[in-house]
Amino acid sequence: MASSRNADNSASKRTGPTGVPVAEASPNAAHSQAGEYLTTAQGLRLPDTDHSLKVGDRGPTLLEDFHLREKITHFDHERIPERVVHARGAAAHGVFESYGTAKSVTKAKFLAEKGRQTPVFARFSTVLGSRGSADTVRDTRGFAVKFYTDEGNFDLVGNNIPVFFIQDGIKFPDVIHAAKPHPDREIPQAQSAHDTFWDFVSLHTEATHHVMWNMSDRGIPRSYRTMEGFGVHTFRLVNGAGETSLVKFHWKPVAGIHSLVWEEAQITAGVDPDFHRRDMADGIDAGAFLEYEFGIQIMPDDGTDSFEGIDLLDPTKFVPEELAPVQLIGKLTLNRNPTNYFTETEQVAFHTGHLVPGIEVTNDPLMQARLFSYLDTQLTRLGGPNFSQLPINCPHAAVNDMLRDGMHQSAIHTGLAPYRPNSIDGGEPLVATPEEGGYVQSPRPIEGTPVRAHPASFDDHFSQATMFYRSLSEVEQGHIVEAFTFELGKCYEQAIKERELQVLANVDADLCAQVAAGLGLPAPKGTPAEDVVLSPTLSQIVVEPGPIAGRKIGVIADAGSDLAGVAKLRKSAEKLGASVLVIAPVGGVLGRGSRKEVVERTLLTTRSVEFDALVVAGGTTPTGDIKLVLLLQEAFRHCKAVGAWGDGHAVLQDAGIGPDGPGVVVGDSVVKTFTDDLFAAIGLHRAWERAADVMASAVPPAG
Ligand code: HDD
Repeated sequence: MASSRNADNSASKRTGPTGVPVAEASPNAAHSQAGEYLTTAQGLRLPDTDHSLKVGDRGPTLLEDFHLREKITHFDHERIPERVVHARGAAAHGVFESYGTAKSVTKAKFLAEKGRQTPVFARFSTVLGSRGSADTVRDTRGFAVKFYTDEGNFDLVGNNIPVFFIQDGIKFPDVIHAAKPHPDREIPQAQSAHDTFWDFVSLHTEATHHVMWNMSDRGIPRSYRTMEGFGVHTFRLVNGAGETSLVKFHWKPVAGIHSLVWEEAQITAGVDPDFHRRDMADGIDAGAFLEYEFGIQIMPDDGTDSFEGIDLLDPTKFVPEELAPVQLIGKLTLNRNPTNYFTETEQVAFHTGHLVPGIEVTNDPLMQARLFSYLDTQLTRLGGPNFSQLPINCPHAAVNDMLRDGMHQSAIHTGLAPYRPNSIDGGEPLVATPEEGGYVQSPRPIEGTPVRAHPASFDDHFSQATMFYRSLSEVEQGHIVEAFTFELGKCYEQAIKERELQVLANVDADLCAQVAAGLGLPAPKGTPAEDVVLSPTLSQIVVEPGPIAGRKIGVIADAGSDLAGVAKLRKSAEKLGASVLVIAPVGGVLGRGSRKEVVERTLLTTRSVEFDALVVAGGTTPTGDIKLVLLLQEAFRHCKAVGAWGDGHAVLQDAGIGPDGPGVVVGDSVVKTFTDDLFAAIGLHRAWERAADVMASAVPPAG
């Protein structure tokens, strides 16, 4: 028999005690938490794990205490190096179902076959922060998906922003060193608002486009559920007839694209640093699964690697959807939380080189460097070359490689000949032709002399940044102005601020003038592109209410409130996948019997940022409590839906919120018109009409 690991497909379907698939060829694979009794790692039952073995109960500890030494030694080595970037993350299992609509462009079976379901594991992350940093910081978000296809694992290691800071992967250490905390004091954590980041990007103008996205609402997503995802690079797809096309990959969230506002993001980082991971885990537990449609923009592979004047190998550029519409080819549903953070979320290893037949890379120099980096980084992080044997990384396709030994080898290989050609193992394993699923790169003529250079088509650093800014609504542009003013305002070096203003002058004169005014500096003159064609699809602001699954509604109540109304509101909200949490002055239970409501938050344990909307129940007594006033005013200031039924509106009034106005929903009782209006207001995400009156402005008042 051929030497093999996990040789048959059913192997991966065997599960260990925690439900995690166990590699077939490892009959002794580590079983955690099996058996009734506490044991050592060798399976020896233990009578006591609280006292070390001592000479008398007041004497010194004996070296012979093998249990003490094993316990402490293992503990001492519990941590592995965190990811050098994207250290902070959360993940979920799910399923990808193909629409079959990509069949004409790719032979990848998981995409080509209609209705085919493929298990996936998706990990979302921030880029800059350490593993324990806050979720809601301003940053790019990672959006990495591992598809366990029958043809091998395919990893799409993308971001929530379609462009990147650098055009060549050789500069990745530079941009990351500049963005990470300063090397002397290791501050600030998980943020770009500091001198070294702005020093780098102001000197390195190809970063301008990505910086614009980071400073926009995209840098502070509301949740993973409401985040777009992008493969960023151009990929080459190959169909069954060997024809190729160039594509960009997109994830379109079914829940719409929504963000936090900056003040909310900052407060949340303190009040609930786990906001995004909690939101995802709670949503999945409540059956409100995260859903994204998978899409591709298709461009002809005509040998130019460009489309409508856009160099498709330049990762600082994207293709506007108006030029190449996103065609939907499947749906991802994240429906199961990991069982164990470390073994799944921490140990998952993505790699841009995990490809399947029908999907290939292009010459994008950023992509080319990534193809080296992702494999390399695992050697340090996961302690050697056998990380693909970890259950979360283990392909569901049959694996029959000739890779042997190495640290943490857990496969028990059979056969004598891990080499080819051989006669001893009957010449096996066999190599596969393309018809048998062998991965063969499609023909791609390459010639030239080795140079360290980039093409002239990479020189335009500003026009798409200008297009992005000008395509947004006034409210969104205002957020960008505020973000630049905040970030540059946190820099100490005057020269850096001035240099970045010069960059902005080349993006948009008005943007530059407003940021300069906020910084109290003169606005330099630049030469922004005047003839950009706008891309209205870039704006996130919706005019029609979207789904509210996964959203949280806080209901302010007390012992005298209309608890039947609360129950009714909860029932209607849950039908749409949203949840209702009761906030009361003190903890415990309100009411009794069938009219009982458990208090989930008190004015001490909550803050408005936890909720997408706040509603005051009828019958609630206005107390004038400053914490309650703050709760409501904050939600109002963040343009969230607020409301009340019955005489609950008096509590709103106490907080200075009148019954009229956008996003304020009042009614006599919890009837359908009331809940419909409330859910529609939440579905619009924010009452932006309020923004001009209630949000901080970066621009000082005239005069
Ligand atoms: Fe990267 C992790 C996304 C450029 C080197 N990257 C990492 C993760 C995501 C991305 C989502 C976290 C995966 C996970 O959840 O485990 N990276 C991107 C995108 C890029 C990009 C969208 C540009 C389009 N990355 C990039 C370059 C390099 C790297 C140019 C190096 C030349 N990235 C890494 C890495 C990481 C990583 C050092 C750290 C942990 C890991 O790989 O497994 O290899």
